[in-house]
Parts: sequence; C-alpha cells; structure tokens
Amino acid sequence: MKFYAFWRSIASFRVRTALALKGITPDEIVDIDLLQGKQREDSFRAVNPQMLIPAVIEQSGGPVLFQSMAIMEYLEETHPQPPLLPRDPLGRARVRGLCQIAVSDAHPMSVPRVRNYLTNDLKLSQDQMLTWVRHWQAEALRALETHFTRDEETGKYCHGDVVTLADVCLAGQVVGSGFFQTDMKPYPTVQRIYDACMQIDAFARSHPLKQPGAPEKVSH
Ligand SMILES: N[C@@H](CCC(=O)N[C@@H](CS)C(=O)NCC(=O)O)C(=O)O
Repeated sequence: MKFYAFWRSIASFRVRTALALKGITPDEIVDIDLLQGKQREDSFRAVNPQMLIPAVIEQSGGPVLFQSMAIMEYLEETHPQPPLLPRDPLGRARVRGLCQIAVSDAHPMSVPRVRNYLTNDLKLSQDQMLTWVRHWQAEALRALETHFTRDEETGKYCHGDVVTLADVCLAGQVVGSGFFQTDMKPYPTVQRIYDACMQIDAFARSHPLKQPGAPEKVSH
C-alpha cells in the first residue's frame, strides 16, 4: 500500500489513524509537502487530479483511492475488524453525520487552497483570513458539543464506548482547530472525547506533530 500524506494534513491524519486502528501499515508513505506546494506538481496531479492529499494506492498498478471518507469507508469494508461504524443503521447515520460536520463543513474552510485564495486573490489580511477560519471551526465545534451533550448515544467516545469514525474525524477537528489557536473552553465534551482518543496508541502516534518533519507546534 502506498499512502500519499503530509504531517500537517488533517485529512491525512484521519486516514493515518484509521489505518493504525485497523492495524494496517502502509508499505510506502509518499510525503507531499503542502508547505512547498508539492500537491500542485504534475507528478502528483497525475495521482490525484484534485491535487489534494490523502491518496492511497493499495496495489501496484491499482486504482487511486481519494477523499479521506471514501478511503476510510473502503478500509472499513475491506478490513472489518475492529469495526469503526456501529452495526445499526441509525447509529451508522449518526456517526457518519458527526464525521461530515468536521470533514465536509469545517475542514474545507481552513485548507491551504482556500486560505491562499482569501489572502492572494480576495486580498484579505492575514487577520481577516484567520477570523474566517476560526469562525467556521467554532461553528463545527459548537454543533458537535451540542450533539454530545444532547444525544443519549454519546459515551466515552462520540458514539458509545467504542471508537468509531466519528472519533477519528473529531480528533482531526480538534487538532486542526488547535493549529489556528481556537479556544476550546466552550467545548468541554469535545475536549473530553478528544483526550480519551489520545489515550489510544493508534491516535497518539498518528498525531500530525508526531510525524517526521513536523515542528513542535504550529501557530498562525
Ligand atoms: N475532503 C478532502 C479534503 C482533502 C484536503 O483538502 N486535503 C488538504 C490537506 S488536509 C490538501 O491536500 N490541501 C492542499 C491544498 O489545499 O492546496 C478529504 O477529506 O480527503
């Protein structure tokens, strides 16, 4: 398995964690340095026309898997143990919904191509751009916190006492928010679940700042 990733990438963090939870070790990790714009080079564009990581090639000559949720659902189907989705359809829908709050709604607001467009094309100042990012992070965190305090399915983790894909996505949300110095005090349940996840080795060793080449901390 070839895994295209980068330490700073939250979407790569999601897939790295899912792989670790499933006990899968990629044969090769291809570093695509987002800070140097390597995702836009022809060699990577040939792998993923969207010029985004993560991407996975499971077998040499095989198709490229793209989009972190699709990759994680593929892993769930091909490596069912341990399950990262509940058995019941309602539970699966809730877990997938929690995932999408982070993956579909908040994360895209903070990725390099969007931040660059805001500052380079729309001429927003660095402060205005950061206000934008933090606004959308807070929206997602508020919605997640409300779900966790309101929904009886919430347990030690996002959905009961067993780790699911929702926890994988929540961890990415919290780490990504941290990169933009988001105040986590209004979201104590999100923080509690994140802390519980980080007690698990697969999460802890997948953390962006634990990857080769990562700095000790990120600040904007
Ligand atoms: N929805 C995609 C998001 C992928 C994505 O935006 N990846 C970021 C890194 S976390 C990226 O490659 N950004 C490059 C850019 O914005 O130019 C997924 O979940 O895989």
